[in-house]
Amino acid sequence: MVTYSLEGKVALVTGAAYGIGFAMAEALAEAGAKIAFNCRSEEHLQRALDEYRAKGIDAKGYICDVRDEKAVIEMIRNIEQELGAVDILVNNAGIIKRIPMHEMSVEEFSEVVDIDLVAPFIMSKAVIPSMIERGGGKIINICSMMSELGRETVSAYAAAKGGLKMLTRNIASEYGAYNIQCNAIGPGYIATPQTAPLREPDKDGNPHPFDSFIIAKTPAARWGTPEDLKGPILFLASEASDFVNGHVLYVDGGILAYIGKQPK
Ligand code: NAP
Ligand code: GCO
Repeated sequence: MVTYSLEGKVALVTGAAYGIGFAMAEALAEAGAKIAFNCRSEEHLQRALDEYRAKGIDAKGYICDVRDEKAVIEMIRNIEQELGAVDILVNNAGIIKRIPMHEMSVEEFSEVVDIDLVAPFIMSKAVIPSMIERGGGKIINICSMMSELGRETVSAYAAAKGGLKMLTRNIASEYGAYNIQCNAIGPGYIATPQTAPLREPDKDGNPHPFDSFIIAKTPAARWGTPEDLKGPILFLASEASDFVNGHVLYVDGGILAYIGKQPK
């Protein structure tokens, strides 16, 4: 029988202090995994540890900027000492900057690419040797609809998430023979702090135009929630997906399948 149990596994979810990462870490913990997570802010870390504890999850949290390879290697070493070697890596930490490309500085573009694309390379490189030694592992990258589509003001983010889709496929190609499966989740529009500026009504309570736009573009006619990602991450982290490799699983309510509501 296919099992979704993660008993005895160690899962590291980057950027899981809140938002999508927190919900995915919760799902992995509910399946029995031991949870490690990281973020940059001590305040976010402490608040997250309290929230995990309130849910009965004994998560281990680390302050680590995923762009800093030395700090990443030290964090992985600490996780190995405290919990054991990483069996499941979820490259979730990410940022977005919404700036018209011709107004974006090189530094702003590079910051997004460093966190959203270079860091998943750094994180994956840090855990793959141990996964090879131990007979396999799971790497799940968190892509985006912007791995497939562009839109105004998100050039750096789309370039990074498009690259992350191909990094996913390349890790799958290079390490599949070691029983390492590398896949991705491509969330649609999810209600988290990252998308709050696109959803909040104006001071008179009128809906944000982008909110109305997304509702019309989504067959499910709603924003996703972090909880919508719990089943997909459990599938890709468990043995149920042992023959799935290099795949991007879009969890978008159908946006990518839909041309958009026809005019009345
Ligand atoms: P979020 O609410 O902004 O949370 C981002 C998390 O990443 C926070 O815990 C943040 O903590 C951490 N983080 C950011 N930069 C970091 C760094 N350099 N090092 C370590 N941690 C870092 O974002 P979200 O909406 O949950 O999104 C999570 C992932 O899903 C991102 O990769 C995002 O691109 C992707 N995604 C989101 C949506 C959506 O609609 N929300 C859709 C598709 C894909 P600190 O600030 O404390 O570091
Ligand atoms: C935006 C949004 C999107 C979502 C997500 C969609 O500004 O268009 O932030 O990029 O975050 O990535 O899949």
